[in-house]
Amino acid sequence: MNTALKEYLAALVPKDFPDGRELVKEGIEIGNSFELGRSKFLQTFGYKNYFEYRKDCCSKGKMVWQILMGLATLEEEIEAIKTISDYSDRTGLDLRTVQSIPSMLVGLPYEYWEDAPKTTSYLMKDEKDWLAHTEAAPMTVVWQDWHLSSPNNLASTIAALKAGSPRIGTFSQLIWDFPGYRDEVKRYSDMVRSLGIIASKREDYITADSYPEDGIPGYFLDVASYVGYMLVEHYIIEDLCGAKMSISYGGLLTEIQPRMAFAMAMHKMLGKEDEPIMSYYNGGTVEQWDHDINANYGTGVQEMLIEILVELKYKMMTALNPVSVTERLRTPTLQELLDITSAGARLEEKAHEWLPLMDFTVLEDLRDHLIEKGQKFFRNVLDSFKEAGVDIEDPLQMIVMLKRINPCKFEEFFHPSVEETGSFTPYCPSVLGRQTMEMKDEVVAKLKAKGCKDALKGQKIVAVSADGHSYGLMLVDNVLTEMGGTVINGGVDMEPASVLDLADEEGTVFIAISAHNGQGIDYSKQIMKLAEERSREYTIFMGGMLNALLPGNSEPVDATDLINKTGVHASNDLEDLIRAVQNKKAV
Ligand code: B12
Repeated sequence: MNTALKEYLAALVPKDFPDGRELVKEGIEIGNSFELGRSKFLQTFGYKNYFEYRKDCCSKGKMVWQILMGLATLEEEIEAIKTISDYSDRTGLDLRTVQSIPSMLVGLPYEYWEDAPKTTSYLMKDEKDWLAHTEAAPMTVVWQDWHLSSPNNLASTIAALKAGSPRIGTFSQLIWDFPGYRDEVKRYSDMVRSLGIIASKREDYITADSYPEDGIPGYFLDVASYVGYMLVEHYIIEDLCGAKMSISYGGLLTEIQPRMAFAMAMHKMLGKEDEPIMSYYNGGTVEQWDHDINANYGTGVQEMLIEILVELKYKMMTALNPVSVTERLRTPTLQELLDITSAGARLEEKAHEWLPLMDFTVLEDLRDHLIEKGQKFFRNVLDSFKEAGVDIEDPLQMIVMLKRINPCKFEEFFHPSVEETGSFTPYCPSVLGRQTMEMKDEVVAKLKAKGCKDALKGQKIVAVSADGHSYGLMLVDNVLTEMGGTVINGGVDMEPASVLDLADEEGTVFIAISAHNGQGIDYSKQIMKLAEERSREYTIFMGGMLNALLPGNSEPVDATDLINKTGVHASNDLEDLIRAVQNKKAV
């Protein structure tokens, strides 16, 4: 490990935190003090636990289907659970699992709700709200989002288990901040206690679930790094906390070979016959059209076919969770979810006819390649942490380290190619990583053709992302660097004041902001106001998804003109940015 990395990591090591090993013990005690809920599903169908149901489906060559749903109110969510159950009874399709996604506010202690921004899905406060789901109909209900790693994780983990959730997630979401909440010690100490609770329910097959794309691996360019990172989480959950882990994924890893090889790698390394590691595949969200949406049945169904075939072959007990064809447009309706899921369940009836035609050698080779490189990545992380002074046997220290490392840099720090070749080279590029690099090559070629090569020589530009989306920022950083600029990449989730601080520290007035969450107008107003207070003439650019939910509209609309009115230059065209910097320079 080089000295700079060692110093960087050493500076992140948590001080004055409780001993994580003791917290696990506390969690186990809490877990032993209450019983798991027995859902109406288990009572009606007579299974001992949800794992028995999965095992039963697997032995019959049947898929487990899951519907992911977060409607506007608790009442609507409960009604929808009943409707899915009735639909299953009527059609004979076995759609018996729902993953409910409440509002992000459920992840915050109640006293923080008032000041936090409102979101589109429903709220839950008391344990009876969780119970209402699993008592509504003979359906299994699972909670992942905003539970295990949120500030409110202890209360929500207990409530979900008492209601009968067979797994609790989402471990990887530990990197997201929650509005207004700053108590790192309490949040992550409770997270370790919650893992202790889950460990106490090991015999009942309760798992701590992680969804890599919703966390640090969402910033990776290489699927091998996904594998390595998941080994780190597995080490924390299983080896340090004694809890069972499960893995779900699929929104971003949409290219079929790496998509399937990733699950197969996890299964081969971490799965056992009676302890499957995989929980579900989420449908891909990257390649869907936002126009002529019914064409998306094509991409959705081919994904489900290979998932079913791989399942029939390797028996990993991975559920299928398709996404609606309207995913790129808005939150789906219940009918849209039923449409795509029943398309998949009908496809299942024909899949066994395809199985004899399949040769899985290509997938198995890729799986083994990912395992080899992923294991090196994992060892690099542990060795480097240890060398930097982290107590790698303390789960709390490990979790806080993951939270504190810059997610945009994580991959390059530990990727085996760096020691093999001296520079970072992905072995199996992730879809978004590859698409972003291809996009970058295209933009660079166009700009060079227009005479922009070296146009930014001698110029320093601060580039940041206003939210958690990082690929737009990566593209901007790479393009401006290739045009001769010195880019200071401030990373993701940067608040306006911190962006200006960084520009001041770096002695530049040029700032490029990538924004995707529809917050462009408010963000621009805030940064311009702060800039005025500092009496400096910054030149600020913004690109990304420049829309906003404006009064009188039920969907976000283009906000480019309104952002421009604040004084921020809103455009996705990097040539505009380069020309504007050149013109400023000339003034
Ligand atoms: C990948 C992704 C994620 C990943 C992000 C991983 C990561 N490390 O970035 C994950 C899964 C974590 C994620 C989470 C969320 N996401 Co998201 N995500 C996407 C997705 C699929 C791709 C975005 C992307 O990276 N594209 C690749 C890059 C290279 O292209 P680009 O960003 O369009 O950039 C181009 C231009 O815009 C320009 N550009 C970009 N920045 C800048 C800056 C300047 C100065 C300039 C000049 C140009 C420029 O350069 C590029 C080339 O032209 C989009 C949907 C889509 N297909 O676009 C949704 C999307 C952006 N996400 C969305 C949402 C709502 C979210 C969440 C709030 C969802 C949730 N409920 O959890 C969270 C928020 C997370 C957070 N903390 O901010 C919405 C935004 C809705 C809107 N504004 O109307 C989208 C559009 C999906 C949708 N249809 O609903 N997401």
